[in-house]
Amino acid sequence: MKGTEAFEEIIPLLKDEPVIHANGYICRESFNIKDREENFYMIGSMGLASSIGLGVAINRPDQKTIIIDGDGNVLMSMGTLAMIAAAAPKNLLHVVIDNEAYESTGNQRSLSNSVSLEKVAQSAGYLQTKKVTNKNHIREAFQELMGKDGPSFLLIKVEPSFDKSTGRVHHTPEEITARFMKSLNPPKN
Ligand SMILES: Cc1ncc(C[n+]2csc(CCOP(=O)(O)OP(=O)(O)O)c2C)c(N)n1
Repeated sequence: MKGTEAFEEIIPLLKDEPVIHANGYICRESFNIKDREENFYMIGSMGLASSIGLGVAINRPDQKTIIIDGDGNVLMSMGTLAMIAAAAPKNLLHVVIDNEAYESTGNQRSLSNSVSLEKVAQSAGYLQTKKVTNKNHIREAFQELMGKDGPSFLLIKVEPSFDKSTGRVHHTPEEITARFMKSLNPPKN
């Protein structure tokens, strides 16, 4: 399955949940399929989407928070898996689009072909973990995890096949932050 196909399965399932995206193609794909005010796009700082997602989940326990991460990003911040497991927010779903590569910077191989990230998450203490390799199984796995207490981890194995012509996020970091925060704290009537 191509990475784009994984996004095409997940994005129509979103309602108004905050979604924190890792940098690189993860941001770009999601932005180009459907830009949302509830999307936080991490521009530049690799490895930090998961920390931001943890902070959002802790502060909005009434609502599911979703992180969409890359394997390179997870490997860079593996300690955050332990932090999420220890903090144990029930409302957190951590999705990883695993292409076994640092595709955004030229397809250098990552270690996730020999290190099973879903097993690392499970050992760290995530309550639910799932691995999907067929795009026809994404919807069911995602909905199942959305309906359960987390923290949950959904690993989706894809080919390194993002389209280089996929445009970049064209909001500035300030704009992304302002509208994301507004979507988290809508004005009271
Ligand atoms: C601290 C830091 N190191 C390196 C980079 C350069 N960089 C940007 S995206 C990326 C690859 C991310 O890999 P992954 O999470 O697997 O996502 P993919 O690009 O494969 O979709 C790298 C190395 C960066 N932005 N920040």
